[in-house]
Amino acid sequence: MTDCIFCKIVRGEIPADKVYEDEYILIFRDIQPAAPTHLLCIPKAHIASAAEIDDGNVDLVGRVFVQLAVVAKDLGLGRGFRIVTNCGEDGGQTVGHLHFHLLGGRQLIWPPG
Ligand code: DGP
Repeated sequence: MTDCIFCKIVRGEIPADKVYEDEYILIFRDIQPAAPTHLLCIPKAHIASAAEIDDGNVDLVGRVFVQLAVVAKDLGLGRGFRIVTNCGEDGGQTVGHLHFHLLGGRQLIWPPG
């Protein structure tokens, strides 16, 4: 999508601190980290939010979780981590391209605000 920030990162039009990339997904560091490790994992294809996950793109979402587990291990998050996706206005979503936050490196509080 032309004016989507994360699509621009996928196309290389905006720089990002990339941690992992393949044909389907991209993992990069969040510009406003909320934990010592704070990554974002996105499908390269534009999907607006978790509300648009369906049978046609569920494989992409599976790839997200597989690769986040690999990256979490590689980054030494053996004590644990959190994967979260904010969906829509009430969910606190600010970028309209499906993304999964991976947070770790400190004790995380639950429930979040
Ligand atoms: P959310 O509020 O769940 O939609 O999370 C969006 C996240 O995206 C937020 O933590 C900040 C991050 N973010 C926004 N713009 C950029 C950017 O241009 N680069 C990077 N690396 N992260 C961004």
